[in-house]
Amino acid sequence: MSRGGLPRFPKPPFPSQHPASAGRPNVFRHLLSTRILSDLHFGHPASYLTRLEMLAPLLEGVDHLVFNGDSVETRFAKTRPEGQERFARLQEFVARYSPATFLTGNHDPDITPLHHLDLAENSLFITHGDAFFPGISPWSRDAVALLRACTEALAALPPSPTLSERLAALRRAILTQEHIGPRPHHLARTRTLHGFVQEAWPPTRPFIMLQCWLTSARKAAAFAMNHRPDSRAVVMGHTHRAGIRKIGPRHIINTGSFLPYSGRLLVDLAGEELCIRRIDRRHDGFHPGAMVARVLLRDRPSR
Ligand SMILES: [Mn+2]
Repeated sequence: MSRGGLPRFPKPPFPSQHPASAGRPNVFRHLLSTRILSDLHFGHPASYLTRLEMLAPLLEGVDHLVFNGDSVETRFAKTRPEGQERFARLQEFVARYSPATFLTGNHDPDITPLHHLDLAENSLFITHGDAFFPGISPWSRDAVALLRACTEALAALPPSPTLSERLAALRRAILTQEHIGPRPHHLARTRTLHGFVQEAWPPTRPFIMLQCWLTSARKAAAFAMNHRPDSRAVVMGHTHRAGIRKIGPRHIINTGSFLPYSGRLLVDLAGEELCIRRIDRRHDGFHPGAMVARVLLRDRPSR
């Protein structure tokens, strides 16, 4: 079952369609709902998600789940086996509720060949978001090496690559750096003062991070304009800063993360409408919380 030490995953069933709509009459298709989550970082020492059961309230009552990257930690060769084992458990747990589509993130670049998803007749573009930044994570201590690997990977592509080819090349670039971690502070809980100082070092790092937070929505909008001109909304994660911005014709929705300090949102798609809700953390797990926005993916026909 394994190829080069990595498990082989079956082809995703319906990459551009609603998996739950398979075999059902078309008339029901628009009534089905998809819920998008991201950045669980299951297995990261600082993740609030410590037991899969904590996810249960978020998985109920929808027809299709999308996990938009960084679900687990498989980026580094040293800790990949545990990450793959956690991914298998996550898939098995989620499958009890609904069909799920997992997309890659920069922390789990190898878990599936799917790096993005277009839903609602291409009006909704979903991808982890690291491809919006040159060099994936400009705030990372390995930013220089990552940027070089990404530049080389993109330069080696044939002219006018598809979006899938482009994103796949960036995933391969991340995997060329699989030997660099995890560092000791990755393995400690970053909520301690020591961990926090480690995360914030060198002193330029918080500023680069702040700059990434401030510019990420613009970067997402520019990327979508180039690669998904028909999209009206982009759902991303990656920067661990939850929020919604409208830039030009597009809403840019960042679902944050399950790590501290970031905020967490979920996005529900039903028909041509997005409903964005907070994710509440309670003692027994994570729950859908208050609605923060509704986004229409098509203008209502004027009468
Ligand atoms: Mn992440």
